[in-house]
Amino acid sequence: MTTARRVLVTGGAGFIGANFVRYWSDHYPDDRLVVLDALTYAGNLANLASVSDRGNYKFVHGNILDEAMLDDVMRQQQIDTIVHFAAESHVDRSIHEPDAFIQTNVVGTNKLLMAARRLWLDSDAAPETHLFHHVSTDEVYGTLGADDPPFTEHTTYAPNSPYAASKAASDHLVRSYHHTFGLQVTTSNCSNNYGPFQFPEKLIPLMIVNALTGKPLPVYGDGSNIRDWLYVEDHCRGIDLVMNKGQVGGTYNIGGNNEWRNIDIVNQLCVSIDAAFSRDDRLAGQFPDAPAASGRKTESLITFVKDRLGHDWRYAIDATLAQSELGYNPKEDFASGFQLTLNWMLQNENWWRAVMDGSYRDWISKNYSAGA
Ligand code: NAD
Ligand code: TDX
Repeated sequence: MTTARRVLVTGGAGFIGANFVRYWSDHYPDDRLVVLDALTYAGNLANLASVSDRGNYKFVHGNILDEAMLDDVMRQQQIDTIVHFAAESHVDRSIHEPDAFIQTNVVGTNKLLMAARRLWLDSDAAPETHLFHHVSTDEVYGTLGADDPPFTEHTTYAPNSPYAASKAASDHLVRSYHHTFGLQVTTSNCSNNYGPFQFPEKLIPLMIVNALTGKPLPVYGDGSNIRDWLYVEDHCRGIDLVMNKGQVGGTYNIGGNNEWRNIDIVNQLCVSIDAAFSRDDRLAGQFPDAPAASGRKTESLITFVKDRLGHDWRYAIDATLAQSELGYNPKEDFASGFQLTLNWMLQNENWWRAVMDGSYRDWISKNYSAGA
């Protein structure tokens, strides 16, 4: 793709979406960027502050379930590219309240596909070229045993949580719009991300916030579950490669080749926080409730708690296809990516304090009507 695109990013105020918007803005400054986000609990306009005064950028507060709004935005903004991040994304929430996952991840994805089809395939206003990129997860493949090979693009889908099942359904819908209607689509299935702006309900930011505020570090079960961790910017580069070089209709696994047991991640995080406090005396004043502020070890906060229902034991991605066909390779290893993330959390206390006390919602409720 060489000419400037008009890109709709759904879910762009969330963790990966916001990192992607910043990445895309840096790499493709001529492209028009339209972020569409319902600003659920996971959406935060502060995540987009660095791009908000960019020319050629627009934020739309809207829900992908709203067909009329989707048609208006697609037409008025002459969208030719969609990057679809919008989703309910937290497995624990899907266990307690699955319905929102079906609504947004399944019904919402279908609404977006229908809007794309209406403009791109069935109207006089169709752009010359178009692309719908769908952002999905490795969780659609289910769980692995210790000796199983990592997931490839040919691994049978076997989703185990309502979240994973809803993402699997959305993957199938995207595939079907290509096969049945000829919509130009690509899909990426990525492993666990971490990095700046991740909502502190997910393992790594939750553990960092709790360690800095002296709260327990809740490890589910015995902590032996394994995830394949990827720094968020590497995911964004992977999506870029899939969109620009991937086969239309194709799916690509993106991963970090970086498997860790949860308990090892938490232990590593404790050691890194202790080291940061010993390097920098000011941290003890900034975070007086952290054990490290009074010379105690952060690991003293580790608490084993009741396991997640249906907890998948191991995820691991085989990214050979993306490597060989697209030249994809992660740039950050876990040590460098984790240090970047910890430094960001130490330097952005205001961001996570506002998220934890809910005050990040005040601006939204003052400026936007409820329920959009
Ligand atoms: P997130 O929960 O941080 O952000 C989701 C965003 O979508 C929020 O801004 C939210 O307001 C918005 N949203 C939710 N429902 C919406 C709706 N109905 N209409 C419009 N906007 C809506 O999620 P994330 O971690 O950034 O994940 C983004 C995407 O990447 C998801 O599709 C997820 O399945 C996928 N993914 C995430 C990971 C990960 O480790 N976080 C890994 C692989 C794939
Ligand atoms: O407090 C915790 N304690 C704990 O032991 C939390 C929040 C998690 N865990 C465990 C559960 C998992 O084994 O840590 C692991 C990671 O948990 P999450 O951060 O909730 O991620 P996970 O369930 O693996 O799903 C994530 O990766 C794939 C994202 O949330 C999904 O959106 C993505 O698709």
